[in-house]
Amino acid sequence: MLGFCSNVLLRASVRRYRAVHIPACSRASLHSSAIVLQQALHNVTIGQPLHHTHPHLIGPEEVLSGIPLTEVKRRRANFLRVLRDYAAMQAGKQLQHVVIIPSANKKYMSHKIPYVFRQNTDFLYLSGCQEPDSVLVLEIGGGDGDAGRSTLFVRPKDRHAEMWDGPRTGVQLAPDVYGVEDAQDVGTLKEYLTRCSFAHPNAVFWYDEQASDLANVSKVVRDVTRGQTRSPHELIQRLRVIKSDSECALMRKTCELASHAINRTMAESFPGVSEHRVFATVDYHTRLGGANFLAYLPVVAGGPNATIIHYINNNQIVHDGELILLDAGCEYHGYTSDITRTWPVDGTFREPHRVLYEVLLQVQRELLACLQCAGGETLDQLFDTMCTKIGKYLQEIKLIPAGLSGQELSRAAYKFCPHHVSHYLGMDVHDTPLISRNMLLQPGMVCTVEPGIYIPKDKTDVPAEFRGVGLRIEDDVLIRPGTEIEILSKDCAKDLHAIEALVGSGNKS
Ligand SMILES: [Mn+2]
Repeated sequence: MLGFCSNVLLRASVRRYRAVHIPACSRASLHSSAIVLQQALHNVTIGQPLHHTHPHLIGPEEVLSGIPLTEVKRRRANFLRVLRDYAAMQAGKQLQHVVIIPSANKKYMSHKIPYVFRQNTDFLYLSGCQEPDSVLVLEIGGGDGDAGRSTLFVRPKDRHAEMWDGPRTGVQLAPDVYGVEDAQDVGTLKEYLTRCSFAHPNAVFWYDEQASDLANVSKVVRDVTRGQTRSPHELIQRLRVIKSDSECALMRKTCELASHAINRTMAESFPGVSEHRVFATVDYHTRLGGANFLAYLPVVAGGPNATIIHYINNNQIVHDGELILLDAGCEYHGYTSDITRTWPVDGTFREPHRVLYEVLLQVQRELLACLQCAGGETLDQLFDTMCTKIGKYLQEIKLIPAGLSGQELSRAAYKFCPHHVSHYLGMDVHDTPLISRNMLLQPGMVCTVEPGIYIPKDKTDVPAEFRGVGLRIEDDVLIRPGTEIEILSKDCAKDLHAIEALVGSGNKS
């Protein structure tokens, strides 16, 4: 609030401010160029946190939290190498390649009310830039000696816009901040691409209009290339699917945060709790731990709601004697976790929940062990294995007829778990979806392992006490060299007794 201030008081306070905040050399008009430069650098605020403005978030050599600038430069170099190899295989001759990767734009909930901004993943991966309405252009010629060139098109500095929406990096500072060869005003993109197409009439342009939020950029690219473009996403995802050491550290952290938040949420649940409150509890604890936000709308499903696989209404009460299924993960500086746990809201597994949980946990543990098989495994093989195992165990408890075997048994099991057992995980929750799940797992890949058993209320071919029950157990796993795996969500309680001990324990004091 603005208060009353007499002129005398105001003059005194202006004098005090000048004495404290304006250096003596400036007051005496003696500033050398070195001092001006130092002040300029110190005062610089750009479109995202830097080490000197946010030392608690960004390390000295980093462009994003946990990611050194050298790593982002290496990603661009690797991408251009992959592109050149691919192009050499496809075209058989040496051409100029121009890859255009748009950022995300700001999206609005209603008039001038923005949603949380989330950068386009491929753009962020290759540029390190967190600003909207920007474009990265990567170019490479056919020659072996050509290392390629990267140009970042950014929004120009604009005093008025920056007063409302916060600072922009601007054209002048972008090359130093993002380590690109050049930066230009995004308004000059058309001119730039037109020059490119004249200089290299046979150039191959890479752009994915369907995956782009920037309609104006799509129009520019269409005009210049007459719609003759290829999508670069699969080539980028081939790199993204293998995580570097810095990325593994971020994955470890995001999974640790979500694991602890879910443990707290189990500890703070009680009969009669609302799904909404469970949502709020997991959201609160992930943010409190340092996560930016939840990675997706969580599934918080009490009782029979858990048989709806993508249940996100999260507006019911969970009653004594019911299970609760929570599928939640968070985003920590661009990296996501994705964990599911199912627990009895009152802290005691009763029959038949107990037997179903034991079956599912056994299947999930055996699937984790499969990832350690020598010779590797693919996610699709893991899915087949899940169907076989669920089939076999459900036969043991007589939910599937004893006579079935082979394909018939798998098909019967698939009715109890009609989703895949795994997806890749990383910067996106369903990460690198263009990478086949038929590919052998390799060190540096991260995937989920998430078998479930869902028995709708109207499934009349099973005994009545099993109906209206849904369970899933999901962990996040990093594939390590050799036959090792690292369960990134290992801190999240999963053992039946550990869960029983934990549930409600946070409400006692
Ligand atoms: Mn998942």
